[in-house]
Amino acid sequence: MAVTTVAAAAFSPSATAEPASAAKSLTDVIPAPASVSPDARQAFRLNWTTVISTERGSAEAAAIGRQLAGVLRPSTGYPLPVVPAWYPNHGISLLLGGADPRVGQEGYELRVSRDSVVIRAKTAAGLFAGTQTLRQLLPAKIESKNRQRANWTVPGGRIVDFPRFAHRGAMLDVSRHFFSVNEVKRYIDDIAQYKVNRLHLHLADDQGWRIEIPGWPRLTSYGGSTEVGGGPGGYYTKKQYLDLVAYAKSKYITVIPEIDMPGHTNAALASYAELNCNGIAPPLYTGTDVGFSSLCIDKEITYKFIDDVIGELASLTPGEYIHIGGDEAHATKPADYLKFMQRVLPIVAKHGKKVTGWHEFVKSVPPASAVPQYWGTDDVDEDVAAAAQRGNKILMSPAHKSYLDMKYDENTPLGQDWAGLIEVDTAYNWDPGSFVKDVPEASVRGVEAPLWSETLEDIKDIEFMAFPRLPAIAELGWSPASTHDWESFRGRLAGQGDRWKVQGVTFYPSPKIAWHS
Ligand code: TNX
Repeated sequence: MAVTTVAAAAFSPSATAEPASAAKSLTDVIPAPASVSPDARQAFRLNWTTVISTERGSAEAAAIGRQLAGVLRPSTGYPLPVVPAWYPNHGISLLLGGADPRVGQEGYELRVSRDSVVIRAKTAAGLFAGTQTLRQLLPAKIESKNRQRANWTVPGGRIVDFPRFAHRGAMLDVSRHFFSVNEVKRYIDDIAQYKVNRLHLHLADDQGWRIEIPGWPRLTSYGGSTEVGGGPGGYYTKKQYLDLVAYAKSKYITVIPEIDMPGHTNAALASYAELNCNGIAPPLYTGTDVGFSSLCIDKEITYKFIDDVIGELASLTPGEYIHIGGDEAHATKPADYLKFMQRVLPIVAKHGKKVTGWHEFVKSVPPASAVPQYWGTDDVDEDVAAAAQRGNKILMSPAHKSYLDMKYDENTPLGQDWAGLIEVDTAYNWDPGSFVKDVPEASVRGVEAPLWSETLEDIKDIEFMAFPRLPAIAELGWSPASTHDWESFRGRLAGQGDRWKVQGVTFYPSPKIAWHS
């Protein structure tokens, strides 16, 4: 069943403020669940005696239970002990197995009745997704870090939910401006609520190299020492990076590291003279131009360098994919670009990983396991369509729809506008499954919302550009096409605004949305 009602409209027909403690509707969730069957006769109320029971013998289910308790305890003040599930019919239960088979590998089933909330899934990832839905079904105040008075009621009924696409991503550019480990963790918290399961980190560009690579210390000590505008930059040590990967994993998000090449490499070229064809290191770069740098295609040291970099990234990455960039290589001759990719693709394979990259690299005819990320602003791309024809699955990030660094309107203080202005309805109103000619739904791996950081300096800037558009892209990635409905989405989005206020998430108060005051 498709989502049909809009909770905000149901509870505040005059568009006056909905009290943050008002009862919610089972449909008031982003991304829209695949199937929702409300039962108005049932509702569950959290109280002093509520217990969170988790699948016996599963450390992962217990950890998800503790994360859920971590959200629910501060605002309710209830003890909410997390215990092994002996009595699955009382309180909140997080169980592995027994779910509706439609939930697949990442979905969940949630049943709410008078005396219990039961989330069942096949996998821990599915259970985690179910707990994110449960959060949204409680009043916005549940997100408070301080004790609140409210009716902690979960609306009754049943949800069966599962993702449309395997890859629901967000990309963060930590090169143009560097963001601290805590800022990236905060963004992970933000996006995990919307069932995003990939965080693509753009770890190197002309302006900065942000990840330690053994044997190449100047990449970080020098190449990481600045950023756009000339600030101090920074980089992640191996330990910090592994901490980020583990933190993301605890929220069922896989980190995909990107080192962009052969262009977008000034920080590396500045750090090591021998990587330049003329043997002379250029100065560090703190501007915002693109397309002026290239690794030296004909020098063997280039491939030794890439082998070391990819080898290190592979060892830091539990996921299957390494992103090799490949975009805007305007300073590399087309023939050299192909020669370069022919050398690099086997290096990634040698280190046991599959390759993903900006869609330009499909010109090199990578293996069918490679994932081209389409960032064009057109609905026709013959090279990408040909790759889909050959069996490659395409990741959709059309710049004029999904780029979170584009301004919302002419007055947006941050961001760029080369791909157009992107209001939240523009970000929402497109179909990844039929967007590019001759790239059918079956050839689409998923959707990703890139956030380039030329104009962004801190987490507040990140959040202002990501919210409310990131949830729009997340819904396109998760929810079945049959639920796609702007009026429904904008009503549900208003409810999310209440949560961001409580969480302290900065967001753009788009005039397209009737935010609750
Ligand atoms: C294009 S999108 C780029 C980036 C810029 C971005 C700014 C892509 C693959 N390359 O280098 O940061 O525009 O919007």
